[in-house]
Amino acid sequence: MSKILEPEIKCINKKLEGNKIERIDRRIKNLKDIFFDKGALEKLNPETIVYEVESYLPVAHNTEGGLFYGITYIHPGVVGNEYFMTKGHFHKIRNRGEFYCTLQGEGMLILMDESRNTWAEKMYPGSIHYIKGNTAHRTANTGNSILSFNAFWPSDAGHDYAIISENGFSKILIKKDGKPELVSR
Ligand code: PAN
Ligand code: ZN
Repeated sequence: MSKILEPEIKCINKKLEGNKIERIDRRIKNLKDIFFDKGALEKLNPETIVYEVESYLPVAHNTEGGLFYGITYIHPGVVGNEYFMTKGHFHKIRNRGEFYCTLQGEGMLILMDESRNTWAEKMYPGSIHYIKGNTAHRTANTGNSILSFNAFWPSDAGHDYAIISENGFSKILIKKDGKPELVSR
């Protein structure tokens, strides 16, 4: 007899539900290397949540051929004139790509190749972004409400945060006259 199963997770009202979801948050105190204006950073409550990630990892890390899924929620805010954003990373296996699909809010996907050329794509509900392999990626919330997006990436991709935490991206996204601008550091 064939079985009909319930899915292990569901996305209800743009939030993940299910037993196998991993949840992490990243607070100001976890992001000291990331933001440019260290003076402004010191003035913020270190416990302020900048972003949260809910992930569904149906196979073990580093499994070749599997897929991972997650939703990232970036809160609105700035550190000095830099928008709240994710740490950003290259994939450990450099040639692994990823899809991002925006659910709500507005923001920017900041991309940098291995020669440190940096560019950005606008994110808004319904926008779909293919992140090629060998490309560092970071997202910033440029609006006044939560920015959230779906992400789908290979389970063997891994995350390499070290290069970004040491050298950053070659450009930063700042709020200038109320609008986002990508500027050289
Ligand atoms: C995303 C990111 C997520 C958080 O799921 O991991 O947006 O950003 P950081 O990992 O840079 O803190 C993804 O790109 N996975 O590969
Ligand atoms: Zn990634």
